[in-house]
Amino acid sequence: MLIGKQSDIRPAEITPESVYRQRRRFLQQAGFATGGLLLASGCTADEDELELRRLAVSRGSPFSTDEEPNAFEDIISYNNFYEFGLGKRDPARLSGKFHPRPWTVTVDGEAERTGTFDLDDFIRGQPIEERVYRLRCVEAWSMVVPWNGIPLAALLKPFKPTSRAKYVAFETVMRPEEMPGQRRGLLDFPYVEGLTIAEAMHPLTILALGIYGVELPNQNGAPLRLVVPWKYGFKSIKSIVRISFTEQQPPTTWSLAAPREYGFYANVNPEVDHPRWSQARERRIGGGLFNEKIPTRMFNGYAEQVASLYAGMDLRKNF
Ligand SMILES: Nc1nc2c(c(=O)[nH]1)N[C@H]1C(S)=C(S)[C@@H](COP(=O)(O)O)O[C@H]1N2
Ligand SMILES: [Mo]
Repeated sequence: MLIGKQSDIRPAEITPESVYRQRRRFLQQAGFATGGLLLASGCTADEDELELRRLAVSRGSPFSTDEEPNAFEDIISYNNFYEFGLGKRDPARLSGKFHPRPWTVTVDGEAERTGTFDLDDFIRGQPIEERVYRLRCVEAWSMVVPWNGIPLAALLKPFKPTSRAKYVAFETVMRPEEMPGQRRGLLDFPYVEGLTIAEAMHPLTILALGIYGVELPNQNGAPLRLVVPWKYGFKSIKSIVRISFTEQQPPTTWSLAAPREYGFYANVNPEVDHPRWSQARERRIGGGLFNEKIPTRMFNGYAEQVASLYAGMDLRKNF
């Protein structure tokens, strides 16, 4: 499973062309550790522009897939983020007024240390890694995303969860003034999600701060979102403001909205169909002329790493 030294693996980078084509401007940030690409920072400003600072991504990861990542444009223009609307293009179109800074994260519940922290303090001292992961939406489309983030376990362990901490609950920010989908009540907001403590502490689970070496665009869940690559995309909750250690299984937005269709576990499983469609295959976004569906893999291709978490569990019942 592990191949190569971490230091041998260099993070992916966006091409200057893709930035230029979108007329978007990226701000240089001193201290970008991997060197390499320098983007022009003097482009003409226009209302279409998106200012994204570079992140100091210090290393790649043996957990990354070597599949071709989706283009930056795909990843930031085909989104699910109901706080901004139902359409795939709504999050990119309607998130311009969202302000991901300043940002605080509250950690509470069953832990020795709790409190509210500025995001910079919350992540201080933790190296940002690149993780190129498959993302499989329950709607049967998928992408490959070069995330930049920090293993969730590394961020949570200093809080010393107690023996009663069986689950970790997550909550998205509530800002109806900045999020038109919240004003329209498209779901029961704030969006909430949860993992078992073992899932939260699994080395594949990360909190992402960026993609392709720049900080997350609003539509992708700025400034901080969960990424759990073996689960359907809706588990990867965006724009997180609260992380709680709980004894009871926490409520999750989609299982509350449609309990027959979406469960707590939501592990990618080609053998357990959604009540309204097959989960056996998926459409890879940006996948060429005929864009035929490709087979979906058990646990989204991460079975070797995560299947043991569910040993003896009925995956049909615990969908
Ligand atoms: N707060 C919040 N998080 C969310 C969602 C959402 O609507 N609100 N959508 C989820 C779904 S269904 C998917 S597939 C992924 C999509 O992530 P992406 O837009 O970065 O590809 O985000 C997930 N996280
Ligand atoms: Mo999704």
